Amino acid sequence: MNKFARILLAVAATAAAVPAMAQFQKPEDAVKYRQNAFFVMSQHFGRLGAMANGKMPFDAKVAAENAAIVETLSKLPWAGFMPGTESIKSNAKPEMWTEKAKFDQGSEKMRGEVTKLAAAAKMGNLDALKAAFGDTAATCKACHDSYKVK
Ligand code: ASC
Repeated sequence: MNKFARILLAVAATAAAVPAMAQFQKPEDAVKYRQNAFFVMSQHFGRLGAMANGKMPFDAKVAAENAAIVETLSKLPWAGFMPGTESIKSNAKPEMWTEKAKFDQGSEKMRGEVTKLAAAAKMGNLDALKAAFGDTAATCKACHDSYKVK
């Protein structure tokens, strides 16, 4: 199989897997899922923040492990923002739904920064981690400011 065919197969397999993963028993489960995914992500992101801010000693191995977990988790919450969950009580502002395309762009930006954060954490360099942590946190904050009830 040539390289193009292999890439095409991989893309098709991913496209088939994602809708299957995005199934929830009920809309309430989708809301719980996205909230819990964000919560676990924030715990691991917070450990990186503690290192970046000197509240915890820098340990390259621990940083890399936490960043890898954040990278995986950063893919998860979005499926939970599915149609049918708009009216369920949550911290999502109505604008999150009326500006869904912008919201999606923000999530994409965050995932891009998280990928860089995971790469920086692997370098074992505290300054690189600090910079990538700051860039990532800014993408979290941008969406929270616009779309999350305080
Ligand atoms: C965190 C966390 C967030 C973001 C945000 C960045 O550690 O839990 O939600 O950073 O506070 O501004």
